[in-house]
Amino acid sequence: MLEKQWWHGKTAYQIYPKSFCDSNGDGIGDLQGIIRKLDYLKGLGIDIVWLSPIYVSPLADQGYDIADYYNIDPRFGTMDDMDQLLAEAKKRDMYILMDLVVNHCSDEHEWFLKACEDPDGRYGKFFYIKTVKEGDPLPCNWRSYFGGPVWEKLPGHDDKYYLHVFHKKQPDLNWENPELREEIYKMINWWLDKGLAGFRIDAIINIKKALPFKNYPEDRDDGLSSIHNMLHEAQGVGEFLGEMRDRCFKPHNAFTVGEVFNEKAEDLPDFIGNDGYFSSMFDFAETIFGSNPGGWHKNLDITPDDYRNCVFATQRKIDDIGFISNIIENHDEPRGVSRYIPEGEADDTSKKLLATMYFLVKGLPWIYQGQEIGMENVKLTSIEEVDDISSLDSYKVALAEGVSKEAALHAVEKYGRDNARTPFQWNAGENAGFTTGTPWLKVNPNFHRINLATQQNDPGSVYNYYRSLIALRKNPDYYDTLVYGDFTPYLPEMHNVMAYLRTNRESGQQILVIGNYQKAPQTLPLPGDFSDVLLNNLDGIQIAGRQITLSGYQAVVLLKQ
Ligand code: TEU
Ligand code: CA
Repeated sequence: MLEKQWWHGKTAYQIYPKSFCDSNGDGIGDLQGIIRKLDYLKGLGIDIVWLSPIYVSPLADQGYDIADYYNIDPRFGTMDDMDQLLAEAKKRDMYILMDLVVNHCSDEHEWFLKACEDPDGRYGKFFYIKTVKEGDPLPCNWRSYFGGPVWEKLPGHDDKYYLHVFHKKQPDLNWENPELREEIYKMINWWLDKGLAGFRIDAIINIKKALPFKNYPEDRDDGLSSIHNMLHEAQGVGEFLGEMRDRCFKPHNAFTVGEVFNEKAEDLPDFIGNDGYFSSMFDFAETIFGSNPGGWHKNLDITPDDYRNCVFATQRKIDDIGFISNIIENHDEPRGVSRYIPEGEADDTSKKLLATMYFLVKGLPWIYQGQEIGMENVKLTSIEEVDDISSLDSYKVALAEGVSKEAALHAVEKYGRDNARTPFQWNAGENAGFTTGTPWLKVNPNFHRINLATQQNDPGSVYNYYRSLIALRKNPDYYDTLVYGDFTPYLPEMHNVMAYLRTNRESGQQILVIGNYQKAPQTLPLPGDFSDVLLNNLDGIQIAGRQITLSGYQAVVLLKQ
């Protein structure tokens, strides 16, 4: 039985600091910019805030390559700014999470620099460093998430290579080494002692490799094999995760949310159960749907029925094991309204339908910066406009397969990470109010149409609809049903319908969330007398007895009498 936690009824928000708000005109978002916007977030109804990395970094992977875990990168501000943010958040009953990136560090971290000086010394053992004689094959044929082999020559050594499952500037930390783990736990505890509420935990399933290193079947003609083939065989990550929980998270009662791909279903109770390694983990079922190991250009589109089936499958899989974290987007993904609404049909109504559908299922709802105003993917005219290393690799892979430049660029438009990293669109002024300088990444030209200022005082805006959704889920009259109620799919086979019931077993209260996930209206049967409308993304509703007629992309939340 799921034990109730303080955070279950909260709403969480992800900030990508570099693109959120620039306070000093250098074109880069920063901590003082975030502090300025805390009241905005509080007004939206946000309680928990995850900051993507702001530690010292060369930004080879936009901060997910950390060169000093104990200091803030000057581009984002100072440790005083961080302390001020923690204090200001506390005043507002808000909780700050940082990003814990410990599968790897930066090749500019002092540990790695010392490893290069002495590969066989203490710090050499913090990494996976192998001697490879001239002409011998690399220790394994795994492909990096960002393309190419996972082995790179150790700087200064012709016969030594180091492992990096991500970018070559992100050397993997060797979690098999207890001395390394001790350094990580010390750092985590240092941050938790400072008053952090917890962490989002980056790419954490990668810390346990299937060893000894071996090749897996080649799945592209580059002679390499997807890293997922190795992860599928890796055993025992729980040993490290349990140790980290017991040494760090549990003693601080920290809130933690794992970025876990490739988890095994039987491990879910260990991951997010009452005494799990993490408080929660993200649902990525919708995110990975249709993805093809051959590259983005081969990905399958996700239809409304596919989306519904993914959400429902996760609800069924998680059931009462733990509290899943629900998203429609993040800093690694395209904008949800551009992905989960059929091409050309994303408008305020359909954006609100999508918001309703993901927000009221069981679990912790997360909003990614800009999602609350309906920010969309950005159109590209050339690959030169793209910053994201994952996109640049995908483009290269597509071209190498003979895909046209247009088609390769279109795949980057659809799946590229820059879609979520263009500056927050605060208003229709210069640079959408993000900066008085030159933004580090181009503002989406649609900011004249989509920006907070035009929505804040419009009761019919996407922004105010999100405020209503958040308020509904926190409403004491419905809290127990929407936060803890049973989840039951409704009309799960009906084309372009997404509907489910939330039932409070104790009180018997029942809430129906039902959406017509297409342009054409649909008349649907109701599972009882649901005539009390708690939320409606359109004006007006047509209920006749046990029948409801929903207009195009209409979503309603109904209370059973
Ligand atoms: O992402 C982990 C991860 O699984 C990535 O491979 C993700 O699927 C990919 O970026 C999608 O193109 C985390 C962070 O969220 C991501 O921003 C970092 O690039 C990555 O780890 C390395 O730290
Ligand atoms: Ca700045």
